[in-house]
Amino acid sequence: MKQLSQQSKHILCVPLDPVHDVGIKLINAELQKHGHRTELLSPDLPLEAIVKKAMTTNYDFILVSRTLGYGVAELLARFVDQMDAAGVRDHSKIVIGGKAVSPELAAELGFDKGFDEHASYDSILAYIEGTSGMVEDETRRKVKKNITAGHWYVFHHTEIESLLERIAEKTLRWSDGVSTPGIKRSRLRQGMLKETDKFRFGALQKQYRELCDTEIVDANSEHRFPKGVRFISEMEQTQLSSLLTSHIPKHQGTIQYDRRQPLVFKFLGSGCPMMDIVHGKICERWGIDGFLVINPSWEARYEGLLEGMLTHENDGTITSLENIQLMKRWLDPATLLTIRAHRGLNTAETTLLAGEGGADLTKINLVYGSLGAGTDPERLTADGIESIKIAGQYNMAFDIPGNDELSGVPAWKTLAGLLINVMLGKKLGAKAILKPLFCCGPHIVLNGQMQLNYVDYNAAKILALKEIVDCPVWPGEPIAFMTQTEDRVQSANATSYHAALAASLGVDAITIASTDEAYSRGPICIASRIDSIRAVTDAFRFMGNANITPTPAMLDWKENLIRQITETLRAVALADHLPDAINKGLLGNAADGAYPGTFGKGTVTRNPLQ
Ligand code: B12
Repeated sequence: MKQLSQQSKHILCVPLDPVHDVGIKLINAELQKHGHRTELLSPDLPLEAIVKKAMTTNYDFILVSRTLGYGVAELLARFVDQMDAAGVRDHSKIVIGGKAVSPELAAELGFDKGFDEHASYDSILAYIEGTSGMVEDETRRKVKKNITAGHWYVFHHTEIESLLERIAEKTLRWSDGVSTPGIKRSRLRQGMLKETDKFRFGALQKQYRELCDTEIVDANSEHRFPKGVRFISEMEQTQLSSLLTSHIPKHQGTIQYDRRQPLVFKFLGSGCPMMDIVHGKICERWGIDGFLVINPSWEARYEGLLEGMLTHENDGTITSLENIQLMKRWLDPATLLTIRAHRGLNTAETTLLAGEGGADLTKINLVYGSLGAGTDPERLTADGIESIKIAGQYNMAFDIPGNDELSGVPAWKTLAGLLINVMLGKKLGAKAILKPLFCCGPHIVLNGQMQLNYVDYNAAKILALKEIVDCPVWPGEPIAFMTQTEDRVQSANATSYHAALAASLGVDAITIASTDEAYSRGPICIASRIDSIRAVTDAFRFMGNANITPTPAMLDWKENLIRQITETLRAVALADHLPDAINKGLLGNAADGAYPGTFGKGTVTRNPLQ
């Protein structure tokens, strides 16, 4: 035990509960270890007996613990009243903690301080010793993480590197001097955002609208919106503001137990940015690190983007500048926000708006956007290259989802596609993040790679990528895709096992589904979001710094994947450029279930001077 010092406090520890006293006993022991003088009462004492004891001495603190939740508010309110009436509070601070308590409840009931069941000993000690501010700053205030930090984008596999160099160079040469309505609009938008002169702005806006589909022009100029879209009213904004300012959680939880465990992301995209924000705030309270905003599928098919603070009564939140700014304004500054850009005819402009709106990341995959998301490969390659450049200008990293695998594309072709994007990012000045799927996808089901377990093949994908290049890895999207059922418990479990595997493989981030996400027939409910966050938090606690060890079969899968990725890239390197390779089916063909998209076909133009 430490010597009692000037700073040593005199503390009464009270289990205000019929039986539960383990928590307060542990705190008592911890306080003694740090040199404080404590007295511990037994459980199940009447309030009057506790108050009487509290009056006997000028304790610095009276620490009260409550575990049972039944009738807790009434009981604690009576306790505070009696302590007040007895004058105990003139000399002692009354602090409450335990399973049944939250800091918010403690504040409401008039305690000097409240801690919940996740309170760390450090934060309790810091409060007692008066260093609270420092510890709260360190432990409670989340710091924004940089997923790409510590990665140098160095290729370890020399043949793959030189194949990617060839593919990227051919593709960039092809893209030199090409333009599309999407690229033009993005540049006009850039001008409009900077323009302060009304007339010059009007001229740019006119040119912008000439490049848009009539549905977008009608919506932006006459407010005749696509079905289910409307402005968010002033009253709704005021109500959101008062809800969030009166109920903002006092602190956030943490999902990771061990420092090396990955950041955890969730999707937002209910259609209504206000609902997204409320869900986002609740998820932040449970420790979520970031969100990916999913836009309406129709946004990809129109030329031009809607403007304004808009809600959409269907799946997908409109990624207008105003909506991005609204989300950014309310989410915690440490929460990472990713805006999906790669799906259609507005890729470049969406990336620009993401950057302007303060998003941290964007999402671009030239291959998946062309094969699984319906955009013409030439159009998406041209727009995607512009997008990657814009991402670089705004210092936004871009994540590359490998969702082509969900259509039936073999993992190695999907991974080859991801690597092409990494090299393009390297050449164009934006940092890429690899997103292999943790899924039991159609090709895997047909070919039995996961017949024996779900561990080996998922591990093989991650380790193959890590052996090829030093680039951040963020499995998703979400992890456990196609292993989840509509049973919420099963879904949470499946997510947590995959999260544990991801942590064990040392990845940088993961995206998790909500337990109703894979099979929901409507909007995601908040309880389901919490289900999977809690499941992952627990999996991380369970794993700590331990690892899941794959079987020796993993090594064979990994070697096979590296060989198959190399073969795929050799074939792609022989094509004229990336769109040519995609059109030839080299990164996924009709037999795999992948078809080059058609939106925007024929819209790529070449500058006649080139
Ligand atoms: C152990 C236990 C018991 C033991 C208690 C032994 C003992 N001497 O404490 C026994 C078996 C006796 C018991 C009995 C009962 N229990 Co019991 N019990 C538990 C159990 C399994 C663990 C609680 C625990 O000790 N956790 C470990 C400690 C370290 O955690 P903690 O208390 O949260 O403390 C930490 C923090 O909260 C914080 N903290 C705690 N206090 C304070 C105070 C301050 C000031 C600060 C700053 C921080 C702080 O710091 C601690 C360290 O991190 C929980 C279930 C669970 N898994 O949590 C149920 C649980 C608490 N029990 C429960 C119930 C209902 C009961 C019974 C009423 C059941 C019954 N009908 O018989 C009985 C009580 C009967 C009675 N006479 O009234 C419920 C409570 C449900 C609710 N919503 O209220 C739980 C949640 C189980 C459940 N899911 O149903 N229980």
